[in-house]
Amino acid sequence: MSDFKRYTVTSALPYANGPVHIGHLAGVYIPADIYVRYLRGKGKDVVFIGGSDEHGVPITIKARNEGITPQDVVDKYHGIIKKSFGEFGISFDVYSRTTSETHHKTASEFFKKLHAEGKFIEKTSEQYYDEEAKQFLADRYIMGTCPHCNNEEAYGDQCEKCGTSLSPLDLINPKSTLSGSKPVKKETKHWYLPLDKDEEFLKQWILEDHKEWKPNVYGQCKSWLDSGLHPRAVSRDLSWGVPVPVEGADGKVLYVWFDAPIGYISNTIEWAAAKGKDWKPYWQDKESKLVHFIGKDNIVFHCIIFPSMLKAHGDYILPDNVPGNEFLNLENDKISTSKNWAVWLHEYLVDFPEKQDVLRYVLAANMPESKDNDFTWKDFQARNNNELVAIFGNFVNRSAVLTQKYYDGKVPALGELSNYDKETITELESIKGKIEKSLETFRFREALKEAMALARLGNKYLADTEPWKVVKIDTVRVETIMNISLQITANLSIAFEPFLPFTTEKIRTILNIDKFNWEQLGATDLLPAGHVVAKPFLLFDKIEDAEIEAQMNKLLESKKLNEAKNSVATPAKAEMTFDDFTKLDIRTGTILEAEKVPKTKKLLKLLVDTGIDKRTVVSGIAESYKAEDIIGKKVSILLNLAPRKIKGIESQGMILMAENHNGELGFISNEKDFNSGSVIS
Ligand code: B3M
Ligand code: ZN
Repeated sequence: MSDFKRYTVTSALPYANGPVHIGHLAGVYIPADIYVRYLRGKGKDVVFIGGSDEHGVPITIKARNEGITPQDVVDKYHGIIKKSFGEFGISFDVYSRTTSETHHKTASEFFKKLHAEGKFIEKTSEQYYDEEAKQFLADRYIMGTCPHCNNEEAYGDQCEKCGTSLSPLDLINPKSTLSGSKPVKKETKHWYLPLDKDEEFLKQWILEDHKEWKPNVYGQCKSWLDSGLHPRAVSRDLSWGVPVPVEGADGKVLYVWFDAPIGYISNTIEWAAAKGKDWKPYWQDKESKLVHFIGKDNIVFHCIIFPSMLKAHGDYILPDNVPGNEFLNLENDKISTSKNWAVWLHEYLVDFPEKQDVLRYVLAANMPESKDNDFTWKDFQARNNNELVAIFGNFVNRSAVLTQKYYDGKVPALGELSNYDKETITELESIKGKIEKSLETFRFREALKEAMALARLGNKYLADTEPWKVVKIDTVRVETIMNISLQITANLSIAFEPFLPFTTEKIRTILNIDKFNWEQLGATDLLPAGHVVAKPFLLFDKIEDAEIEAQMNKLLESKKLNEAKNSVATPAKAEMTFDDFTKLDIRTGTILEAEKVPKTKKLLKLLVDTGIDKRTVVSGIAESYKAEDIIGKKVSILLNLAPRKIKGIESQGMILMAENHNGELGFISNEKDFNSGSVIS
């Protein structure tokens, strides 16, 4: 390990607008915690920074929906999140929040310095303004009709129906969600960070100088850099956030992604003040190693934007590594807060009290390091029962129980070593190097496997040497076997300290020892002969099928509830006259050709025989039908709809579809299979 004088380790600041779930833990906080516990074990000077991200539009929306203030929202969730992290042993040196005074001051000063040194571009642009609410509208506060799929409830940043990302100015019939009124375009000034000017620097720094970054992180950076960087606004017209600290910026705050990463610095300042330390070396000394643990959706902010901010400021070091993880799924489905498809940390501990380490183990073993990964309750049960209970727990328990039984709890002396003993000890000695190598390259699953190899080694050693049989014929030999077993047990308390801190604490209680440091891992003299160990108790218990079924049922309930929510009948539309209806020219048609519209998820371009002509229709059905499967299909088509351009293609008419509550689409076809052009009325 290239040696650094000190380590500054950060983990993404979760938005304080909801509790945390297993996805957060597996993606960010467990890897970060494993890493810092390892560094501390090695006696390194390390600070582990956490905190809540308490600004941003989603928090203001949640507050509006619940009729409370944004401060109420963040107060509530900051408390819940902080408690969960504490309960799972995430060993932050500080867990603060971006609404703190220190943070507001730090972020303001950061902005002011860049502003004073002319590091920003000031630009005026037109944005939507709500004249009733008297404020500019964040993208999410504007809804309207999607120009691509006609969804009337598209947001200003994205249409959730067809998945296209939008700008508010794209929406047809935009409406403010604050007042319901039609917003007007109004000029507004913002400050931009000219990322484009750092393009060459970033290319060199990441693509050339940091080829060792994880492939998923490196790859995302490369694709951003290859497609070219543009100036990025660092302020917003909003009242919730850190006010832009310059003249003439009333009603403007720093963009949440400008202030949040500065939160790492603010929280370090708070920590240092409380400890009577100087915070600066942790952020400004070249001999400090800065590491950001994050999820994949945060890569660009930590690898491109924040480094560009730090460089513009000039006093700071840049991250040495940004080990970003992919996402964890749950039972083969994306974890979703709004669908309650998640395992919430605070609920887990109610159902599995004191089993923090079981979850830590399973999440570390399934960590989505290089690709998305899946958590299943069956795997959770299997890993607990077959690995933690049957191997790790079984070995420690046997060693401790036999020591009580044969020696009244006193560690026996080591005698002459057999070849098998020597092989076992060589194996024991090799584990430290293997775990270190994996941890230092952020391969946590592999590191955990190596640690588990030590438990397997011990378990196999006892099973092979069978002291319970040998005791009848050669008691001296048994002393050696038990000594070695106890030394391996003591080594487990070191090897697992980064991964399962609650368990290693229990091992120390059983062995009646204090904490060892990491460098002692591999030693065979951790427990001197004659040392008295305590009465054993089980490290892990079996998890029964019924407990797993209960969890599956809980998830099933969420699924049902969601389906019920989605299946609520669409409200009836207003009455119309018969004349209105007869205006519609609907006919049977036949699909002649179909192809996917490039760069869209949902759109197919169809050529339809309408009986009177052949025309092109763009239809949002690609998630329900494959192009090649629908050639020759009889459909119903509305002919006299004014042509519209969709993704640059003129669509002449509309195919009628039925849609179920899952958003699945089906053609409306004529039972008697009439020729194209038959009139539908
Ligand atoms: N709050 C996004 C997230 O929770 C954001 C991270 C900030 S890290 C400075 O995914
Ligand atoms: Zn759309």
